[in-house]
Amino acid sequence: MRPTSALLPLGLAGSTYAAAIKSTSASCSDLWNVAPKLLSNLEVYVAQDYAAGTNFSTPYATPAYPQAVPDMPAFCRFGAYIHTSNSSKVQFEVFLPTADDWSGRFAVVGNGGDAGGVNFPDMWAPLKTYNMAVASTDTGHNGTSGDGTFALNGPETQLDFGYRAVHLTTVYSKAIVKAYYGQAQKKSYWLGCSSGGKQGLKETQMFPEDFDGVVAGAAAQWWTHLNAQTYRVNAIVNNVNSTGYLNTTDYQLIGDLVYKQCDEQDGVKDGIITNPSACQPDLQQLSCDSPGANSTSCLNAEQIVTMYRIWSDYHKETTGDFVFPGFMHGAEGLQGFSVNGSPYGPGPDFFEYQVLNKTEVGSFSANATEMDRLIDIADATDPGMTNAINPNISSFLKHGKLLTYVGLSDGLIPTGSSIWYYEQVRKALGYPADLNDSYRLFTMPGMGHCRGGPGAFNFGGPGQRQLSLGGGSTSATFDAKHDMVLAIIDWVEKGVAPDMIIGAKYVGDDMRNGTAFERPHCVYPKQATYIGGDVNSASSFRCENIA
Ligand SMILES: [Ca+2]
Repeated sequence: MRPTSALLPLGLAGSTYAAAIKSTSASCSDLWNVAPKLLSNLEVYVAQDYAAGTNFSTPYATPAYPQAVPDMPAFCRFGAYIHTSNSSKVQFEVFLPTADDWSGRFAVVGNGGDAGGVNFPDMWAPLKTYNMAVASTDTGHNGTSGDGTFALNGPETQLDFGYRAVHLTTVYSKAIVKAYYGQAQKKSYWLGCSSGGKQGLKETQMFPEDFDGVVAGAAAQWWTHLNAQTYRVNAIVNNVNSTGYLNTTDYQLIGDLVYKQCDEQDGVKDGIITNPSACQPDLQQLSCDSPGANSTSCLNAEQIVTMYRIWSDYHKETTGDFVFPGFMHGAEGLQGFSVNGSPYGPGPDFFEYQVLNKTEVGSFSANATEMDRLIDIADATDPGMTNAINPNISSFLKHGKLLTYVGLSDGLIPTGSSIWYYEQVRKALGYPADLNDSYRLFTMPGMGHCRGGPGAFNFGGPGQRQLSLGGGSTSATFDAKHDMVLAIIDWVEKGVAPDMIIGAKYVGDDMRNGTAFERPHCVYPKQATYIGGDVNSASSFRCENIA
């Protein structure tokens, strides 16, 4: 348990402080009546205390996040809608630890894909592990992460998804925090990955005062181009009807060869490719035309071309302009590699309902030339203001800390997207020598999209799960060297910047089985370099600039 008074000014510690809280704070049920007086366009639906040990579930959960959440601490639950226009509303909830448990910190957790739903499962760790008051929003609609039909005929709902739901949830939740505890939070944190990473970056760009610390993983920030990449790489490059189509078995074959050729380039044969850019796979020996080819497990010439195109950057067919990075070498051989010929919903749905503005449910289809045209429209109109690519985040960086991270084997959003944004910021701010003081990108070898993969992907990132559920993403050691949330807290509150985050790989990816190995994750462009000793120990690696 963290010390609960760590953030209190010394003069306010003890009984005087407790009395001060009591005189101005509201009980949980009081919030029913108090909140609407503080906040406009608010429709409260719950303000209720829960006992410690609750297995939390609610009819207000949507199909995006339907899971019950076990092992809750005692908390006050506040839930409401914000009516954002005549045709739209945003659901949000705030979970508030008891005044005795509260660390004085406030967090908002992000969503995934197109998900419309309060992310109850991800609210657990901030509340239970870090003693934070924590909020989440449905982003303005009810739907699963792969369903973009929410945008159909809904310009206001698109704006909610693009930025408004998160911002208003943050502002409203802070008012609830203040009403409940009788004082404002001392520091505010954003914790999100994927769409949650995009949401965090959008906040730094549009509302730099909302947060003091932002953790943004595998960010889907380049929404217009990412959706084009998702569609193009599946429907055009790896088209199921083409002779060059690659299925899961083909990827396994390719992945095995890639790892055979590149795993040991980093000095350790461990199923992790530390520097995928240095890996230049040669697929010719998989060709059915090569001497000694295995006729039951070989690739035709078109299939080999498909794989190289998936690895390559996406350039416009008509102009050659850069659109999006390709996938990293090594991602294709891992579970979760998404290029199966069936584009993840947010890609095609974005173009169908937000770029083409189709008014009925349909099936998006376009060739490469048409995609060029649609990308231009998407960039010009930025539907829902969803893009989160403004590189001028100096207002945020003046006071806040931005910690981003990405798996080098991300199989859903090509890793280079996170690097691209980091470089855009550097360029826009004039390559400041002190950028590292407030913005760091960690690149994590062998990690897939937000988590998973052969790498050491457990480091206290967003989306931590209870031990009874395997403890996924939970750090092996609860300190700022191993735990990303503690790292951002130290950075924001003590000015101690993280030079590395030590991640753990659990045996069978279950924390209860113990740790298989630990690895440092380094600040881009540094990378963990083996210096000798036990390969399972983080101390056998050092963060160094790679060639
Ligand atoms: Ca290796």
